[in-house]
Amino acid sequence: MINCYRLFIIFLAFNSEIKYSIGHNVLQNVAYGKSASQSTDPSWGSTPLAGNAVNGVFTDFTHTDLEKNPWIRINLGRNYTVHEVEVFGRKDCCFQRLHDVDIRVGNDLHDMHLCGHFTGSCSRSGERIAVFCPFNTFGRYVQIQIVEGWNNYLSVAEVIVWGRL
Ligand SMILES: [Ca+2]
Repeated sequence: MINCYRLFIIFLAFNSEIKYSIGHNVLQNVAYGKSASQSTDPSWGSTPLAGNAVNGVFTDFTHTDLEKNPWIRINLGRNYTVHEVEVFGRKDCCFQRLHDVDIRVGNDLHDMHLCGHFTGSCSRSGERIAVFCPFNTFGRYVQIQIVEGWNNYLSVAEVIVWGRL
Protein backbone atom coordinates (compact mmCIF):
# COMPACT_ATOMS: atom_id res chain seq x y z
CA MET A 1 0.00 0.00 0.00
CA ILE A 2 2.79 2.39 0.86
CA ASN A 3 4.52 1.65 -2.45
CA CYS A 4 1.36 2.46 -4.43
CA TYR A 5 0.99 5.70 -2.54
CA ARG A 6 4.60 6.63 -3.23
CA LEU A 7 4.20 5.94 -6.95
CA PHE A 8 1.19 8.21 -7.01
CA ILE A 9 3.26 10.92 -5.40
CA ILE A 10 6.06 10.46 -7.90
CA PHE A 11 3.77 10.91 -10.86
CA LEU A 12 2.45 14.10 -9.35
CA ALA A 13 5.78 15.39 -8.13
CA PHE A 14 5.72 18.25 -10.63
CA ASN A 15 3.38 19.86 -8.15
CA SER A 16 5.50 21.26 -5.34
CA GLU A 17 2.54 21.06 -3.00
CA ILE A 18 2.61 17.25 -3.04
CA LYS A 19 3.60 15.95 0.36
CA TYR A 20 4.03 12.75 2.24
CA SER A 21 4.59 11.95 5.86
CA ILE A 22 7.16 9.99 7.79
CA GLY A 23 6.05 9.79 11.40
CA HIS A 24 5.14 13.33 12.40
CA ASN A 25 7.14 14.92 9.60
CA VAL A 26 5.35 16.18 6.51
CA LEU A 27 7.74 16.18 3.59
CA GLN A 28 7.71 18.09 0.33
CA ASN A 29 9.73 17.91 -2.84
CA VAL A 30 11.95 20.86 -1.94
CA ALA A 31 13.94 20.61 -5.19
CA TYR A 32 11.11 21.36 -7.59
CA GLY A 33 11.76 24.52 -9.60
CA LYS A 34 14.97 25.33 -7.76
CA SER A 35 18.30 26.33 -9.28
CA ALA A 36 20.46 23.50 -10.66
CA SER A 37 23.91 23.35 -12.19
CA GLN A 38 26.09 20.63 -13.66
CA SER A 39 29.84 20.09 -13.83
CA THR A 40 29.92 20.65 -17.60
CA ASP A 41 27.50 21.32 -20.39
CA PRO A 42 27.59 19.10 -23.48
CA SER A 43 30.39 20.07 -25.87
CA TRP A 44 28.05 19.71 -28.85
CA GLY A 45 26.04 22.70 -27.64
CA SER A 46 22.69 21.03 -27.30
CA THR A 47 20.30 22.09 -24.57
CA PRO A 48 19.85 19.34 -21.96
CA LEU A 49 20.26 21.86 -19.20
CA ALA A 50 20.70 21.15 -15.50
CA GLY A 51 17.30 22.67 -14.77
CA ASN A 52 15.69 19.71 -16.48
CA ALA A 53 16.44 17.77 -13.29
CA VAL A 54 13.97 19.79 -11.26
CA ASN A 55 11.24 20.76 -13.73
CA GLY A 56 8.81 17.98 -12.84
CA VAL A 57 9.06 16.40 -16.30
CA PHE A 58 10.21 12.79 -16.40
CA THR A 59 10.67 12.53 -20.16
CA ASP A 60 13.43 15.12 -20.51
CA PHE A 61 16.91 14.90 -19.02
CA THR A 62 20.14 16.66 -18.13
CA HIS A 63 23.46 15.89 -19.81
CA THR A 64 27.07 16.65 -18.98
CA ASP A 65 30.06 16.37 -21.23
CA LEU A 66 32.30 13.30 -20.98
CA GLU A 67 34.19 13.43 -17.69
CA LYS A 68 35.68 11.29 -14.95
CA ASN A 69 33.38 12.44 -12.13
CA PRO A 70 30.49 14.46 -13.55
CA TRP A 71 27.97 15.93 -11.14
CA ILE A 72 24.71 17.76 -10.96
CA ARG A 73 23.93 20.04 -8.04
CA ILE A 74 20.69 21.54 -6.81
CA ASN A 75 20.60 24.72 -4.77
CA LEU A 76 17.51 24.42 -2.58
CA GLY A 77 17.66 28.16 -1.84
CA ARG A 78 17.80 27.70 1.93
CA ASN A 79 18.58 24.99 4.44
CA TYR A 80 16.23 22.04 4.72
CA THR A 81 16.24 18.82 6.66
CA VAL A 82 16.62 16.25 3.88
CA HIS A 83 15.13 12.80 4.42
CA GLU A 84 15.36 11.17 1.03
CA VAL A 85 16.70 11.82 -2.46
CA GLU A 86 15.27 10.11 -5.51
CA VAL A 87 17.08 10.16 -8.84
CA PHE A 88 15.29 9.05 -12.00
CA GLY A 89 17.22 7.84 -15.03
CA ARG A 90 16.53 8.62 -18.65
CA LYS A 91 13.64 6.87 -20.35
CA ASP A 92 14.67 7.22 -23.98
CA CYS A 93 18.09 5.51 -23.95
CA CYS A 94 21.42 5.11 -22.19
CA PHE A 95 20.03 4.20 -18.77
CA GLN A 96 23.25 2.30 -17.97
CA ARG A 97 25.15 5.57 -17.91
CA LEU A 98 23.64 6.31 -14.53
CA HIS A 99 25.87 4.30 -12.23
CA ASP A 100 27.90 4.40 -9.03
CA VAL A 101 26.74 7.71 -7.67
CA ASP A 102 27.38 9.49 -4.41
CA ILE A 103 24.55 11.68 -3.19
CA ARG A 104 25.76 14.43 -0.89
CA VAL A 105 23.99 17.14 1.08
CA GLY A 106 25.50 20.17 2.78
CA ASN A 107 25.28 23.81 3.80
CA ASP A 108 28.61 24.60 2.18
CA LEU A 109 29.94 23.28 -1.13
CA HIS A 110 33.27 22.65 0.60
CA ASP A 111 31.64 20.63 3.38
CA MET A 112 29.21 18.19 1.78
CA HIS A 113 28.14 15.08 3.68
CA LEU A 114 27.31 11.70 2.21
CA CYS A 115 23.61 10.94 2.17
CA GLY A 116 24.05 7.66 0.38
CA HIS A 117 25.78 5.75 -2.39
CA PHE A 118 24.32 3.69 -5.21
CA THR A 119 26.57 0.91 -6.49
CA GLY A 120 26.27 -0.46 -10.01
CA SER A 121 24.27 0.82 -12.94
CA CYS A 122 20.61 1.23 -13.67
CA SER A 123 19.15 -1.85 -15.30
CA ARG A 124 16.19 -0.38 -17.15
CA SER A 125 14.95 2.89 -18.58
CA GLY A 126 13.57 5.42 -16.17
CA GLU A 127 14.81 3.51 -13.14
CA ARG A 128 14.59 5.24 -9.77
CA ILE A 129 17.46 5.39 -7.32
CA ALA A 130 16.18 6.15 -3.83
CA VAL A 131 18.55 7.02 -0.99
CA PHE A 132 17.51 7.75 2.57
CA CYS A 133 19.82 10.21 4.28
CA PRO A 134 21.14 9.74 7.82
CA PHE A 135 19.02 11.18 10.59
CA ASN A 136 19.20 14.98 10.81
CA THR A 137 20.81 15.52 7.42
CA PHE A 138 20.58 19.22 6.86
CA GLY A 139 21.64 21.41 4.00
CA ARG A 140 21.07 23.79 1.14
CA TYR A 141 22.87 21.89 -1.61
CA VAL A 142 22.24 18.40 -2.97
CA GLN A 143 24.80 16.88 -5.30
CA ILE A 144 24.70 13.70 -7.36
CA GLN A 145 28.09 12.59 -8.69
CA ILE A 146 29.42 9.56 -10.54
CA VAL A 147 32.41 8.27 -8.57
CA GLU A 148 33.59 5.27 -10.62
CA GLY A 149 35.18 4.97 -14.04
CA TRP A 150 37.07 7.42 -16.20
CA ASN A 151 34.71 8.37 -19.01
CA ASN A 152 31.22 9.20 -17.88
CA TYR A 153 28.25 11.18 -18.99
CA LEU A 154 25.80 12.07 -16.25
CA SER A 155 22.19 12.25 -17.36
CA VAL A 156 19.19 12.30 -15.08
CA ALA A 157 15.54 12.75 -15.92
CA GLU A 158 14.47 14.16 -12.57
CA VAL A 159 15.63 14.56 -8.98
CA ILE A 160 13.18 14.66 -6.09
CA VAL A 161 14.42 15.80 -2.69
CA TRP A 162 12.02 14.98 0.11
CA GLY A 163 12.62 17.45 2.89
CA ARG A 164 11.18 19.95 5.34
CA LEU A 165 12.10 23.22 6.98
CA1 LIG B 1 13.00 16.56 -15.78
